[in-house]
Amino acid sequence: PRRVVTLGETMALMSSETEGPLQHTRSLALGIGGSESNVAIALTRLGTPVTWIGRVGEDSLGDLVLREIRAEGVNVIGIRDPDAPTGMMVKERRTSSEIRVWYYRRGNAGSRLSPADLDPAIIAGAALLHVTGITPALSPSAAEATFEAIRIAKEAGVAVSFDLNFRAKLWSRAEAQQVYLRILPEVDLVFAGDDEASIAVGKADAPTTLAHRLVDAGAGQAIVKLGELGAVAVVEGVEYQRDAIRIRPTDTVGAGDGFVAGYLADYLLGADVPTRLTTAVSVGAYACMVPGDWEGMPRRSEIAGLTASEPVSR
Ligand code: KDG
Repeated sequence: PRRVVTLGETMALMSSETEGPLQHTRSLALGIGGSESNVAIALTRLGTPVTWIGRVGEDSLGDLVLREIRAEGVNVIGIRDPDAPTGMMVKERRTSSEIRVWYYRRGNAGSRLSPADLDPAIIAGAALLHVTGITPALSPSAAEATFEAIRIAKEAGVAVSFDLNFRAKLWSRAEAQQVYLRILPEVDLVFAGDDEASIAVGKADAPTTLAHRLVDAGAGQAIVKLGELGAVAVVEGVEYQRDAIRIRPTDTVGAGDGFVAGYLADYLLGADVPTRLTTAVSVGAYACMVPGDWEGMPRRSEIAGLTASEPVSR
């Protein structure tokens, strides 16, 4: 399969392994997280080669970020920034059912991504470029890098995939909407949660209405993620619906990234839309059943096991 290129910020991620307020949490586990590298890792495990582009500091946490993504077999273009530290994110397990995410990233290396960090030949040679709405929320230069990557891809006839990925701690809904409406006409595929879609195209009762509106706003095809309710898609004017796989979630952060990777992997293989959606909800389910944003992403051979009733495989 041909290569996917993605770009974004990946942070050091400190997460509590026990439940309760952070003020009573005595130790945090150190790892990494970033939506686009989560997608990159999931795609790689599904057999799709990926290049990830991002900026980290010249610090030990930057070493950690680059090492972890590389260790997953992703081709990493990691720019080291001597003037800013690697960003951080803390995950608080407030209760067994509520996770809170705190960012320590503004002005840090990942946010300083700029158009000059992009190698046009790498993007132009890809099968698909995947970007998210997190990157344009980070800084003006990161927004420009996103727009420039899309421009290069479009000019070279490379498919573009966009996950709205709204992060309320990074910008307002009004700011996000402006950028979403600028990007939507440029993309072949758009992924959005139902609330994210309503930021872009207004609230609607039916998720399929949101998907149609995303297409009307210029996207080639639209996939609306509904969490435990599954997903809907509008592709070439046809509506599709897919139920979620019933699981008991332990950590839903990263599920949307797994969903996107599952859909894209099968899209690139030329699979039909129902097959893509089945893979998408399966990978999303796997991501939910393991603590950590990306650690639980499955290999292709594991996906079939999800619906098997036997809990032990030997
Ligand atoms: O989609 C999961 C991501 O949100 C998480 O891994 C961290 O990229 C991240 C962010 O900005 O929240």
